[in-house]
Amino acid sequence: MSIKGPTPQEHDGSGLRIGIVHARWNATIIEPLLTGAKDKLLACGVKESNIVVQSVPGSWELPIAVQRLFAASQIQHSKGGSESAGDLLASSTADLAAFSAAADNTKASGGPFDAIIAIGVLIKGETMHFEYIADTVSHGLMRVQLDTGVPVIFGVLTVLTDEQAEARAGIKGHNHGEDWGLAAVELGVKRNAWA
Ligand code: DLZ
Repeated sequence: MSIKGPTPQEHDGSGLRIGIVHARWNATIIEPLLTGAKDKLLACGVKESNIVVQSVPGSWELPIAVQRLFAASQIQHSKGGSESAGDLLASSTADLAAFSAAADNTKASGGPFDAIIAIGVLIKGETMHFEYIADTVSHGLMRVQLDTGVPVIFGVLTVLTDEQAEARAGIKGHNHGEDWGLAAVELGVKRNAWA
């Protein structure tokens, strides 16, 4: 039987700082994906205080949120902040105002993010909305990662039914959030080695 997904590699995430931005649409699917991603980050040695979670209303908002979160982390770093990134930890209900507030908080920095995971769940409805958002958000996230040079892990499910979403969120099948956590650590480590 073939196993879907990459052949595993092991990477030490203990020196990494990882951002996660998730949409709040389809929250029952988002939550296990977020948990799966965080669990793998922690399993790879990423410190809880170096995992920063922010949320936005829907997947459409993911590219701008990822871009601003990364920019805020760079600004903090250049201001010479040295304390735990845990100060930046916002609850998953925080709104975008937290991004600019974070940029002004010189206490809240452990350096720029080494990778950012963007998590969203798009479920096809009766209109063309799904196609427009899925296509645009995919391109937007790719653009952010190439423009900034920070790996952006594509954690956006684009599915036709609720059942397909559940099968990818660990509710009925494999939790893809775990793959995203592993990808963030691998790309964070490799990106720093390639720098
Ligand atoms: C409007 C909308 C719809 C219909 N469906 C989804 C969805 O399945 N998943 C998702 O993440 N967001 C959805 N949204 C919200 C948009 O992404 C966006 O938040 C709004 O259009 C406001 O810009």
